[in-house]
Amino acid sequence: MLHQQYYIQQEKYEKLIGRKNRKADFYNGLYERYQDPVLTRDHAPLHWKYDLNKETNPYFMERLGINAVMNSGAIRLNGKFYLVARVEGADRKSFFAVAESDSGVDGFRFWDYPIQIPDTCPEETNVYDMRLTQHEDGYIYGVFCSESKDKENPDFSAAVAEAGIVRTKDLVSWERLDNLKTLRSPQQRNVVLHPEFVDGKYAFYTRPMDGFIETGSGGGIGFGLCEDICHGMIDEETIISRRIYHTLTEAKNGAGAVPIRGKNCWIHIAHGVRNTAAGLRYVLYAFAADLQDPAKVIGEPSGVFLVPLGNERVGDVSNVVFTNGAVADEDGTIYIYYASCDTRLHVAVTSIDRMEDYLFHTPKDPLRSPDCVKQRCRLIEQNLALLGKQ
Ligand code: M1P
Repeated sequence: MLHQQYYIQQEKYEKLIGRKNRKADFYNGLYERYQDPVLTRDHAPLHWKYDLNKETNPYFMERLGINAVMNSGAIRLNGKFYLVARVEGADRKSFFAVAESDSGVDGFRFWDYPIQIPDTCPEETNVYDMRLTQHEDGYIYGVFCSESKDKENPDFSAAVAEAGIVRTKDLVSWERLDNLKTLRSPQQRNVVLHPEFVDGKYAFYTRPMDGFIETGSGGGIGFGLCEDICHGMIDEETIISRRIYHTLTEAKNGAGAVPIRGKNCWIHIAHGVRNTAAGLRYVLYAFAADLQDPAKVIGEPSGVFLVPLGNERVGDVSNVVFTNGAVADEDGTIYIYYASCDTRLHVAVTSIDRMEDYLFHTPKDPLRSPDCVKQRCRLIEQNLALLGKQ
């Protein structure tokens, strides 16, 4: 028999799912932010958390709580928006679940069951951050972090990160392929599959790392080709977006959303990390790559693309924004799904035209304070002349 509390909580849940999302009072000319997150832990259906039976759960207590819903792969399919979210249980283990919406900015509802990806790696303890690539070979690929305990390392929390790969045609049945191997990098996280073949091969954006948290000698976002995606192996990784001293990528960076094919470039939205007295600060940045040669970066605007603001700054892992999913509509509208503080998921909306204007017309980072101030003074001078003040 259903517990009475179920009806009360379910009504609240339906109200949350049915809530209309409005544009926030924020302006930068580049994208619109929205007032409400698109997914939170409260979006997890009640039947994932509670035993609904009054006999076995007289206090209507959460039996399997959900801690957070965050970093989500995104895809546009059959006229709908689908997110494959990273859902973190109260037990700290993450899993993947599909949420769908008609509008892309609100109404995201989880399917009844989370995804049960084939359990082919007995060592794997945790999985997270799936990037969804609609590949020209006809499959939808999910590339995610597969994390295992590092048994060689006496440090109790030492772990190994690899790139797991699954594929599907309908987001319902998933086939698991071998984890990607990279000849020269012991660990990998933030691996993204490019949507098109490059020289007839599968192309991946990688993030070479020496350790689990620290990238060490890993110089930034890599690019590598592989012949056989079922047994993926990358021999050579070329660094295409570097870590640079005294910039937002100083500590590390990583590919984010699957690149979007624009009119003049591949549009990348990635994350950069620097270390501060308050811990690591994660922000988003963007760069453009050549349509013919995706390993060639042709636009590198200075500075951050998106930072956590207001309530977005606080959460489980504060001062973090992270994206692993963005989709472009046929009319060129881009929906960027970004999580704040490893806690909840938001959307920002822009367009291919606006992104390309940003990528090609925002000045580059001159990398030194005296040059940055000169750069700003040139802008001020032009503007004051236009305002008739000079
Ligand atoms: O906690 C912030 C992010 O940390 C990791 O990103 P990176 O590999 O660049 O350090 C990921 O675990 C990500 O899930 C998380 O949001």
